Amino acid sequence: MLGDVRDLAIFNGVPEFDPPRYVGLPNVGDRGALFTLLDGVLDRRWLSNGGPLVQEFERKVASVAGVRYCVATASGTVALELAIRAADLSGEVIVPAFTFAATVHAVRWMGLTPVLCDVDPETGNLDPAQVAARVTARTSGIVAAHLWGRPCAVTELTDVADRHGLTLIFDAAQAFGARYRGRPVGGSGVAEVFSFHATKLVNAFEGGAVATDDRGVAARVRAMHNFGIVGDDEVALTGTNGKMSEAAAAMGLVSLAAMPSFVERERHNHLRYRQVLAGLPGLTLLPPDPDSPPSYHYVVVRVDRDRLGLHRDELMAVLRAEGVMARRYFYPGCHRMAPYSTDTGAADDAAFPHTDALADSLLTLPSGMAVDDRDIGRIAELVGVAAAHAPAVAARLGLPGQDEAAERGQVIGRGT
Ligand code: T4K
Repeated sequence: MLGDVRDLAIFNGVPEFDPPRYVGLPNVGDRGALFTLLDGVLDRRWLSNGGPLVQEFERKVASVAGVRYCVATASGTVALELAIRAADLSGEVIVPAFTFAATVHAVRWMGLTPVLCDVDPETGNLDPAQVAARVTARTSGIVAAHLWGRPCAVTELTDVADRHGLTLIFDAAQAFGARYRGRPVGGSGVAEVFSFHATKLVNAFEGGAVATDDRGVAARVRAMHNFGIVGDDEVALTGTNGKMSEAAAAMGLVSLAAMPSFVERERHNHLRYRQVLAGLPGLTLLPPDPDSPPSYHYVVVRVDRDRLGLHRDELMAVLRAEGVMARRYFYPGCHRMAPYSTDTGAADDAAFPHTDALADSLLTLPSGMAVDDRDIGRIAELVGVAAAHAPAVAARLGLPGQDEAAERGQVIGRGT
């Protein structure tokens, strides 16, 4: 129990959490069920290439997402690449600057030109008006992300795409199980792409899926994820190996079966964080949109330095010293990452003000099975002690001020 600022680990106090609490600690379902499924895989000697567990996983994912077709893949990134290729995008593709790098990489990896676009300052998702302003004669599509599993402006983005004759793909890597205005995330645009990475709500160790109602896109993705093979000895398309294995599908099925309990736990954690953070000025939990409930998988807070007395990076340093392995997703914004800042000159300070502000102030806290009610209370207590002694904490950490750091183009705080 903390009594004094000197009890904080940054002042050599004993860290509050051992083992540390991680943001992405994997949800694990019924182990017995997993091992039974794996036994079946080994008994059948059918380990990959569209085995029965992958087929079942695809049916179940399609059902949760409310779509006709689903192709399971080796990762969410491969699923994005396949969707982009199957939808025949070309030239320029508009993407958010504020997202996990994979959204933008997938476009570039397919040989296309990602055109970064600033986001809405409140939601962190693509701003449709700014998307419209970036359309040129070379634009063929938009890849929009549902960040933190909070659905983006699907209707408005669809309007922009329709008006300009563009293909719309959604990076729903973080949004499996979320809903957009009464329907599941999955059936909008030409395709939506999920990730089933270890750190996601539902995981298949590694994995992903393309969800679509478009039969042609589904058929092309299916062929392309298996070397373009469409029949015995018949290769019809250029393809890759993006298949999900049976072992991954076993984990995915077990995880899917436990999904309601995972969602319940995440929702509970959100409420608990909301309660304990309510009394701390300067820390605001990003609220769910009541019309479009997310999966609650990520707990993201906005740190208002003026009100809390500490910059986000200072707070993160305090927490990480205590074993609270908070993350500053998605710092520093894709426009400031080497492949995009150097190639496009996109790091122009004035160009992405909302992405910069979000990348500078958001902090993702441990949630899911990594924390219980008591842990969340202890995390809030740590924040409270640090905020109450902000000048001493800041002096102890000695991090450069944000303005100063920005001027020098430095990354401040600990590595993520
Ligand atoms: N689009 C978006 C919007 C995405 O967020 C992602 C993935 C993708 C596309 C691509 O989907 P995939 O190709 O990955 O299927 C992690 C994940 O690797 C990545 O899947 C995820 N987004 C991203 C948001 O988070 P890192 O670089 O932060 O991973 P890492 O190794 O630092 O681990 C994250 C946290 O999880 C740490 O606190 C440690 C903890 N962890 C991680 C693993 C793997 C565990 O406790 N156990 C584990 O097994 O990217």
